[in-house]
Amino acid sequence: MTNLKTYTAAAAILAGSVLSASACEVTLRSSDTHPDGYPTVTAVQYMGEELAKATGDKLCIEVFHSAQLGEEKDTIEQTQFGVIDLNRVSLGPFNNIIEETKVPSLPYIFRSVEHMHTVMDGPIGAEILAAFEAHDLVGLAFYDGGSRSFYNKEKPITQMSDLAGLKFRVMQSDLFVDMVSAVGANATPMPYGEVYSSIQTGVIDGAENNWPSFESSGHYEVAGYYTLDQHLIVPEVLVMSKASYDKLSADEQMAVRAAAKASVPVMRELWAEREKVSEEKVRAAGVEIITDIDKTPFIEAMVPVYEKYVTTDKLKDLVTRIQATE
Ligand code: GTR
Repeated sequence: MTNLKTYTAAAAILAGSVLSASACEVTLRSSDTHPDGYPTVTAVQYMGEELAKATGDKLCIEVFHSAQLGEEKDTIEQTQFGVIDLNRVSLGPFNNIIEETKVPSLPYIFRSVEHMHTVMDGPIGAEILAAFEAHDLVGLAFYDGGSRSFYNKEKPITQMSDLAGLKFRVMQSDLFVDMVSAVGANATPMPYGEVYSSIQTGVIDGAENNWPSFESSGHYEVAGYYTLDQHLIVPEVLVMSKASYDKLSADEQMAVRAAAKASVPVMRELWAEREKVSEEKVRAAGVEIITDIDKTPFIEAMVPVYEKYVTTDKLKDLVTRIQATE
């Protein structure tokens, strides 16, 4: 059952937004966990401008940033129900719902961000986006999420064995729980918004994320060691509620898809800039950054994770094709 409290909070905020709606006939409500100014938020706002232009101000987008509508797992359910129209989320929270999303969420599946772009911009990415339809969602576009690495408050991690016994928060995905166990640490799945205080109070020792999230969430203030093992290059995704999408005319649906697509290069540019700015800020704050780490044991440790999650012919085929993509 959907968390009733979150559902009601979202509904109340959304009702308020309808009263203050702009001149647009339809204002699509979009959710994002990140603060205003974060690349994903700005990219969806840009998409909204493009959409308004293309539809003569008939369709607009309002981005509810900073998790105003709730944490990702809950907002995904609300998007499936049509309470929220658009949602920008990581692929991680979809892993337990849409099996195809597990493949680009596998640790070390992509050799680089460029490799991830080539795969997700091509037929494999299109196939994964299409998989959302069976779950009351329309997959519109993939965004960048850089690479995710471990940070903690206890000690510098210079080799995989240093992770033993530490407790890390992961996104709410079984795959990530097993990923953390595979490197010898303990995983606690929890919503993003609870991580800061959980590190502060010692419920967990750390978490894992990319530069911009590590910085914008303030986690670097409570976790002073960041080890660039880069275990995940997991893309982010922009989805639309199928219920909201089906209310639009064919032309409007095309305009939504085109505007989402147009926001991708904008997002990538903003992302590249933000990665640098966030890294500088974190370094300036005195966080110890460990860059010299041998990734081989990490990659080898993931073999059982692949065995556990890549079980069907469809998923095996996707993995093989991704690995074969130059
Ligand atoms: C961020 C991502 C968010 C959210 C968050 C998390 O990098 O952009 O969508 O998934 O990580 O760890 O929960």
